Amino acid sequence: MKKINLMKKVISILCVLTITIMTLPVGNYVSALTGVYLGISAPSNYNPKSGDTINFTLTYTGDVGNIWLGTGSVVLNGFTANKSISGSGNSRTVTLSNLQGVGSGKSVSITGGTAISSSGELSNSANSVVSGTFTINPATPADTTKPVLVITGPNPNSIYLGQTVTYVAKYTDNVGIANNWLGSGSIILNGFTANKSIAVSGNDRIITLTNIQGSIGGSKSISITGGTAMDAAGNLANAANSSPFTIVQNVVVTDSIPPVLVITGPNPNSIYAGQTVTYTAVYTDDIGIANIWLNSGSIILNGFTANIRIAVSGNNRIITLTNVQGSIGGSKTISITGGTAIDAAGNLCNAATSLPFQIVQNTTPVDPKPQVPPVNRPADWIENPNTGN
Ligand SMILES: [Ca+2]
Ligand SMILES: [Ca+2]
Repeated sequence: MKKINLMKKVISILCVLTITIMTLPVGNYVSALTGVYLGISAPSNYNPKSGDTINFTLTYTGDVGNIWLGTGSVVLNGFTANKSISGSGNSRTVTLSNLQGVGSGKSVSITGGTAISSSGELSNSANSVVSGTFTINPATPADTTKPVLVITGPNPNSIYLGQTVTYVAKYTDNVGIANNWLGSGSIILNGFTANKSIAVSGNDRIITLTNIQGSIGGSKSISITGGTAMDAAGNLANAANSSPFTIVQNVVVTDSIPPVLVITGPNPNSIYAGQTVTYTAVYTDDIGIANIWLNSGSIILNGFTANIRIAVSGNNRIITLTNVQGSIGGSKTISITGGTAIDAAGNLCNAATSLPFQIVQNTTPVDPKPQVPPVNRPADWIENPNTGN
């Protein structure tokens, strides 16, 4: 009996072992006809970067009764992320966003028991399911390269005093210029003064310097202070200095000054009626007289009448008034209208009025001496009562 009982026990143990071996899991799946089982896909990206998102697909097979997978069943091995679960039927998608934790060998585990079969068996109840591994790489390195400012120009590099020079401030960046706030206060003029204006052309700034004033010579340049532009990472542009330009002449040769007319005389300033007075119209100009067209029509006699003759002497015009007639007294003058001379730039001269002369006697007094022409005098000679000659 003891032997028979022993045999029964041995057979019973062998039977249990056989059933146990037949029901053991193979890999992540269990080869059996009943129960519910879970599989997990490969990661959607084996090499994500910090901050990236990856996902896994979970598939339930077998006699799937209920699935109650929650984020609490999604275990992150060696990293952190935001978890979410979507999907329907026997499939679920686990999405992991904002991955953090640089390194290799990262994986996801799904705890056992996230589903139950219609007969009440839990999924993968003996073991959790673990994904394949992936690596979280560092995020794209931050931009630490500053925007680069270069000043091109000058254009032109040689000017007269009072003229204009332009420079171009060129801004570049390895990623991109985010802000440019170049203002005239950031532009320093080295060795001269000027009016500044700034025009925008993409990332360039065109700097126009007008009415440049300074000593004759070279080494005139501009400087732009640091920090006039910024990239998206907050890096500021460098300071920069330009190439120099030269001022080659003290004044710009442009003539805006009109010729000047002055009337000198009278000579004499006191006469008898019928006698002669001369004036001289003197024309001058800062650059030079181009033309003088004074004629008797431009000469106005104020308070008397006379015959007018005009003689040329360089830029002077000698105006001879003969047989002057008018009331006894002073305040006899001549006026010359404006515009009787012009310079090369087209500037016309001023009008002018002479100093006065006076007529002191109504007629030339009769010379008590006989009117005999002295020797060497012409036949129509008349003695000057003032001088006796
Ligand atoms: Ca940059
Ligand atoms: Ca002039």
